[in-house]
Amino acid sequence: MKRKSERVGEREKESSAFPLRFLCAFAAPHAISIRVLIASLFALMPLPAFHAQAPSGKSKFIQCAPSSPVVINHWQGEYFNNRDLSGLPTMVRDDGEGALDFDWGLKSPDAGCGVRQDDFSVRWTRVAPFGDGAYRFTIAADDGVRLYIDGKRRLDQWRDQMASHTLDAVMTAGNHEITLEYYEGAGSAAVKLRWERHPCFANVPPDHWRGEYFDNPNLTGQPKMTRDDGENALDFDFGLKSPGESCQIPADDFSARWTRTAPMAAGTYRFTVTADDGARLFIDGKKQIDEWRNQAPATFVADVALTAGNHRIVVEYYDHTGGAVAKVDWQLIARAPALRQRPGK
Ligand SMILES: [Ca+2]
Ligand SMILES: [Ca+2]
Repeated sequence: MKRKSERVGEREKESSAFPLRFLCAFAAPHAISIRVLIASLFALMPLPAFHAQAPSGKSKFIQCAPSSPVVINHWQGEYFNNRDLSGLPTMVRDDGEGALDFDWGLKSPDAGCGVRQDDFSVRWTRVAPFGDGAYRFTIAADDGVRLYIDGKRRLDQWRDQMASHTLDAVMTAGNHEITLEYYEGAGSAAVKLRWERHPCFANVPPDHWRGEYFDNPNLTGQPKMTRDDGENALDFDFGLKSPGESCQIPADDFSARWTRTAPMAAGTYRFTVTADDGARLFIDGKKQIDEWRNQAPATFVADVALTAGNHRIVVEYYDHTGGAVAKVDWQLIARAPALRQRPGK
């Protein structure tokens, strides 16, 4: 009995160090050692008495906890015997660093640690690395869930349900704190959380074609899809299909804007654009081709003199109905004359 109450006391104190984990989250190399230090200090302090669980479901002690603080890039799962994450958790455990994926059915997450099979709640917290750009978070829940990114509530579905939700979020490169709160009311219990690069919004390097696709023929509003269309000539024949059905781009009456920079030698270039239906070409902000109308595939050219260096190329395009074709290429047709050296210089 003494041994158990010792362990319990240690963990209760350890839990009061958890907020520091968040403060230290972005000083990752130091955070773990600080948490270990705090946990060790608390372990030396006098131990509280052994309490039973209150009828309200608010625990007076942590029945099960890991032997050392959960590392910040793992899910720290705090399990409460009530629906609102109140009081001390009954169980704290390391739920790993992968996607959260629990399906407890009618059972408790851990009956041995005294977690209920109904009327319990869980808070998972971890720090995770992200790249620059859009991500899609996918959550399945039975019952309620809330998702926080860096302490800010981004999704709130705190109700009895069996449902799945998605949240699209633009992330900056670096570490971010992700917190999922969850409760189980009655019946079956399940919760899942994963995220991945947003399937409709790619990060595109500036020397590749950044293809922005719109669900209307006028390039209006925000694009529904942004993708990396490579660094070669554009050569699209979409036929009767959508360029991105899963990103809500229609097969007809859609538009696209391709943007890139390209390094050029000095000279005159012939730009060739083939379109069904309309297209415009801009070089360094200046309109060189403007054939914005419904038409069968037609080819247009523009000869443009360019200085040596990077140039910005933008192609705008729309398809009305029927087939859809967009092709863009260029070739050097005349080198700029080399500068002659003056005699005596
Ligand atoms: Ca349920
Ligand atoms: Ca067409």
